[in-house]
Amino acid sequence: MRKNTYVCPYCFTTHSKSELCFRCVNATCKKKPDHVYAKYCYKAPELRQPAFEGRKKWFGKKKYVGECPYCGRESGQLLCPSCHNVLPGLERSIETKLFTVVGGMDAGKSSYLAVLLHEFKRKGACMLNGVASFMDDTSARVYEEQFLRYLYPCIGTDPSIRLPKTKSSLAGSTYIGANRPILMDFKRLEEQKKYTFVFYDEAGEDFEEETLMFTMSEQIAASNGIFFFLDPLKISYVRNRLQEAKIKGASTTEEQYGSDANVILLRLIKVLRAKYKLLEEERISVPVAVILPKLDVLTSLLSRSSPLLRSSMHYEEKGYARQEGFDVHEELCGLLHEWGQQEFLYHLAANFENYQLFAVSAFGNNPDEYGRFYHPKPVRIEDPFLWMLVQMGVIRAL
Ligand SMILES: Nc1nc2c(ncn2[C@@H]2O[C@H](COP(=O)(O)OP(=O)(O)OP(=O)(O)O)[C@@H](O)[C@H]2O)c(=O)[nH]1
Ligand SMILES: [Mg+2]
Ligand SMILES: [Zn+2]
Ligand SMILES: [Zn+2]
Repeated sequence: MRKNTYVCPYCFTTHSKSELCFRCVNATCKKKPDHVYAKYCYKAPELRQPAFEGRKKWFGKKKYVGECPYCGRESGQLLCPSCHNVLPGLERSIETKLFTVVGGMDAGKSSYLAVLLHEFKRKGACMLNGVASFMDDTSARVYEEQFLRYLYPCIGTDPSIRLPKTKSSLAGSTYIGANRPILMDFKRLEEQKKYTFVFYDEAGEDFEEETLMFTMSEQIAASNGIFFFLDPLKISYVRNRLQEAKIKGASTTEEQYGSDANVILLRLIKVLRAKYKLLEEERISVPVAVILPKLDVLTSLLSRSSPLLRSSMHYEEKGYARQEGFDVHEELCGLLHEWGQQEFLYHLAANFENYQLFAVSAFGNNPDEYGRFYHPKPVRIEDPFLWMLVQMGVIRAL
């Protein structure tokens, strides 16, 4: 990406920084219907504070401020000119990092993100000597509506409903933005720099078809990191060794359905290779954390000395502990071999420069067959996220 251009994390159009719009932040300014925003989210236009272009005032080169043509007040709220969503800051001291989850239906992607964000905000950021908060009200609302109210209903009661299946943003249309990303700011106390993390929770069904996945290629290619989900319940070796009740708790459908992870991995590789215009011998550089979710149902398949059974060392050491990561990676390589996933491992090694295997449990306990479970007590949920932060240069490995 050139220095003066900017990719919108909502609609993935590229703009030069001088094209960006502003929204007035004066509560008493005359509200107008926003047709551009309505088009992006397929809604009837709502009355909002006016969006405007031009009459920009630049404060040095650091801050972007525009003057509202209606009330004359200054505003620093930047909008994408194509979709009128509020953009993360563009100051040099702010860096945006995009995370996309990829994986088949029912793999556990939404549960993972839901618990990860909750835990990172509550505890993880603090362990890294920083603070994390939702970037804006919209992100906080999306998180609340899509995740929080299911997994963390209210203090004292246990969650009794599963997260709803993530709705496709693509099937039947070519429009991106039905599933709004969640934006979270992260700042470490001793650093000047601030980060805005953008999380995309995709619908598994969008990865079930090659054409749909190609529609998403702008977003996938713009991602700074990919969480790839390999659902152990779709591996027949594993499934055949688990009791029916366990399977029902850890998956929504009775029958095994959807493509296996290998097929989705090959589709992802195809999209990325086409987008980056790579030669056959070149490998893909974007970091990929391959995540085996639902670790709580797999314990009976592990040896007693497995590193997957001990608690994660990363937060204890206040960062990403490299050795711990290697131990888990090695163990998982061995298990995936044993479970007949050689082909998957082969494609990873042949196509990605930078990947690592992880195992997590978002809930730490298996829901019963009706989807009831105890409050999430996640296991190793931060491992892939911290590794990703190391790959992105946000934190250093220990
Ligand atoms: N035992 C157990 N089950 C889990 C865990 N995480 C998710 N599940 C179950 O896995 C199923 C799918 O979870 P979701 O998070 O909705 O999966 P998804 O990948 O977002 O699915 P789509 O939205 O359809 O793409 C649900 O039945 C969850 O209860 C976990 O940590 N442990
Ligand atoms: Mg989902
Ligand atoms: Zn946009
Ligand atoms: Zn105004």
